[in-house]
Amino acid sequence: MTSLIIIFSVALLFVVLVQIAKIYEISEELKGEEASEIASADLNSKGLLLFCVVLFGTFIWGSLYYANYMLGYGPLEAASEHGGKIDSMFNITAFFTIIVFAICHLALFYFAYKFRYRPGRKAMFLPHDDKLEMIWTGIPAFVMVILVVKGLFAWNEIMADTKSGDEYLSIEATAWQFAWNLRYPGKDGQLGVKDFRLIKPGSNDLGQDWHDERNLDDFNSDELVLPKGKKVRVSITARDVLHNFYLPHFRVKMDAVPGIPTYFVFTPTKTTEEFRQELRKYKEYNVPSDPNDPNSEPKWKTFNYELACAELCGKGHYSMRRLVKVVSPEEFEKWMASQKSQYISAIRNTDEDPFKGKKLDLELKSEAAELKNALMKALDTTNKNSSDRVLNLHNIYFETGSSKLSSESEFALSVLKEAFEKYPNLKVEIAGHTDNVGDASANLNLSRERANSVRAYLIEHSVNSERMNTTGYGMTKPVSSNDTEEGRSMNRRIEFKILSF
Ligand SMILES: [Cu+2]
Repeated sequence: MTSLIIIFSVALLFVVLVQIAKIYEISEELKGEEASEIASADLNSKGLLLFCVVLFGTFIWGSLYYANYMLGYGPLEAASEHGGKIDSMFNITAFFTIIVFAICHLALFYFAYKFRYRPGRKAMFLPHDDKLEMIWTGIPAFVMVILVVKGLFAWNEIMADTKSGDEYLSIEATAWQFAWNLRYPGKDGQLGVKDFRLIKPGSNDLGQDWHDERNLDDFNSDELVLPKGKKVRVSITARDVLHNFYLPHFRVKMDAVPGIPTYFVFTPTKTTEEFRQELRKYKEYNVPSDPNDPNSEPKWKTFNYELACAELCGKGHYSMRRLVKVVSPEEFEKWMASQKSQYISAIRNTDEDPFKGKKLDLELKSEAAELKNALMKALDTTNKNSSDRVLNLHNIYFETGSSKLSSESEFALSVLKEAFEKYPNLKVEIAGHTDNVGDASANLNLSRERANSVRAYLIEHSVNSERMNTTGYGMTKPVSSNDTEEGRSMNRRIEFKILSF
């Protein structure tokens, strides 16, 4: 209904305009043709002059009024190392084009006024002029060459890929309708391989190949978190249509093309907090962030860098916005350490896990780190809690039914060795325990032998034998129920009791 009324109104307006024009024509005929042409030329040429004033007035006013909202000006200076170069190139280009724009338009409107119709005045016919041709071909060509050559140098510098031996953080951004997957390499610093045939929505959006151990610690993040001052290489790709990885504040923009990985290397130079403090100095950013709530936080405080898809990729295009956080390298390390890998959270010990039931180096290392923490706590003289002095070494493993240490124990044993080196007076008792499967006296023997194995290992690694007593308790001191496999595995253990240090 509304659109029908609009169409009807437009049609009516058109009829009215035609009628007015007709009346005007008839009245002009009455006045005489010559006089009417002069009047019309006057009116038009003065109108064009006015238009010229309004055009330049709004151009200058707009540029000044919005200066602090425009990238590259006021507080919105680039937050990356290369960004300043792009901004200066933009400014140089703008400088030359604005000169040409101003000269052309001032001349255009002025000439329209100066040479407006007058009776008896005739235009001069100028078929060709070599000098003029030289000037208006030569000058633009010269300026273009400067801009293009400067641009090429900047392009080669900005788009240079990382070289071997460079230290950088590798991130992968994969786009699809309508989301980003931001993958970080985890502790090993390397992204694992992927294959589109392995894609499983939800558990494996990228098609990571879990046989590749580099994949096991890769994690995904909803936000793009970056360390200040560290080189970042983002490899960019898409799963369906063309998208674009755009970080406006860092002057980073690159197409995400299905099937052809692209990349961008850049170094963030300002943390989010530092950027906010810059904004704070400008009145434009001291207004309430929510225009409907005068008590809301000021705009500078709620500012966040953002990642946008800069390609109109479909209906939900707008929802591809992601927050970007730049933090100090220390905060970044902390954040990295707190992330859980996709493999651990969705794949580990499921049917898709090629390492199902096996211990991973990654897990052994983190268990060893836990053991180290517990050990340090026990050896802390301010810690009066004597129960902390007995450590459960559940991460020392033996071959089934035997006292032979399995290679997986290496990580935990080296933690013990380190403790003996660090605390020269450390004396301990090593005790073996088993579950209740099998014969009690056999279990007692096994527990003793296992404790002795640990001692033998440490002696072999230059720990004095007098610093360690061993004993075995067999199945007499369970810490958990022997009715479940999980409980039994907790009962099979070595304990490390600190006697003195
Ligand atoms: Cu997109």
